[in-house]
Amino acid sequence: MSELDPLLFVAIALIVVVLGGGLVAFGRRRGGPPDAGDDGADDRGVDLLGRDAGDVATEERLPEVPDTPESIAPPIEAPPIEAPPVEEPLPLAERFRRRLTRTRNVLGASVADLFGRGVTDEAWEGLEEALIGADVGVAATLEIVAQLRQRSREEGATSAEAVLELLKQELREALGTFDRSLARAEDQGPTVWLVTGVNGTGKTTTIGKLAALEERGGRTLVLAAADTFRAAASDQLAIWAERTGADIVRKDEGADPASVAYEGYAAASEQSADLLIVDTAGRLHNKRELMDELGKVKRVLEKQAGPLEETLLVLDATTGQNGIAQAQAFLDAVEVTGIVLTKLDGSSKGGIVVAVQRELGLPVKLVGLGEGIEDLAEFDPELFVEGLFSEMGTD
Ligand SMILES: Nc1nc2c(ncn2[C@@H]2O[C@H](COP(=O)(O)OP(=O)(O)O)[C@@H](O)[C@H]2O)c(=O)[nH]1
Ligand SMILES: [Mg+2]
Repeated sequence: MSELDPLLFVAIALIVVVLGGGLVAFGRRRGGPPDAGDDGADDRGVDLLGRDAGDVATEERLPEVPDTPESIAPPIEAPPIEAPPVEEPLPLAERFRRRLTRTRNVLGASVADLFGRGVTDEAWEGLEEALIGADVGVAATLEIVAQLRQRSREEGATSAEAVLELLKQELREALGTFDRSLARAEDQGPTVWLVTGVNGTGKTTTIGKLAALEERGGRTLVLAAADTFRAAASDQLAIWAERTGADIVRKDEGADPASVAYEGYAAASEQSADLLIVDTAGRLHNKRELMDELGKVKRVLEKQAGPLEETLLVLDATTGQNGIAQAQAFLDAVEVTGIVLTKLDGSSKGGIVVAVQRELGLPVKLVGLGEGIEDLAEFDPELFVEGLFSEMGTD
């Protein structure tokens, strides 16, 4: 071995490293997917780091040049996307309590106030006003208070707490015992739930929440976007479908809602899905049109599926008695099987539940307690009444 050998070895090694690096970079540039930033600049010459002349000149701005990311450096591996922490849903009782804050301020506080100074005529009158103010409705209020007066005489209720206990009982009784479960097909075919109601009441959101509940229960679903009035309506449903993993059937804006419903059922049958939920539009400015459209959707579905398991009417609790008046148009158009009362968390006064059931003669099956995916609950009169008064410290 001569003395030059180590030097020669180092020189050869350097050449191999430099040439090798250049070839690797060049190879990566040529071999990259054509749509991943190939800007046709390959013929401008590539330096040993794989950068072309244009890239080098604009090195300061490189991070902002999105179309040649591969030519700058090996792609930086994005950190793995961590799923947001899944919050344990709160127990239903706690959710009723939390969401009904405003409602209970109206009713609970008045009872404590009114009867704090004794069970007097003024207190009863005050209670009537409070119940009417809480949207219980005049007829139901008069009935409830008359019953309550009689019971408190019979049972010798002399304190606000005692009256409150009786009031809770009266309200629970006024809410009645209904079968509030959502009906499902007994035999094979997909269960069909048709969802109706005035625009903005929360139909689409409710369907999204329901879809999430059903998916969690292990059922397969198809959603039909039969609100074809605006493209945004089916976009909104599509977002929920994506979030919940449900399939969606949708058509262009202006398409015949009945044909969307038809195809929805066909898709649900073909896939042997457990459930089809049909979203509809709720324009009210022309009652005739609304009735025709809803009636047709329902007829088409029934022709395929037989009687629908549920036709739900969605009402916005914050619209109070007006909402009940609007509901009538829907009751005339289709045979409704149950009410979904949304926005019970908002500025609504919980008494509307009593009024809705009494005046429409239909059970409130579900309540919306917020805008989130978890904010839908089966209506439970016990929890509801407790939630209304939970600040009173008697439970
Ligand atoms: N606070 C609250 N907002 C709700 C509830 N349900 C729906 N919303 C909101 O009400 C608005 C209208 O809902 P949407 O589902 O589009 O109504 P649709 O026109 O009947 O389909 C949206 O901003 C929803 O987030 C609820 O239970 N509570
Ligand atoms: Mg909608």
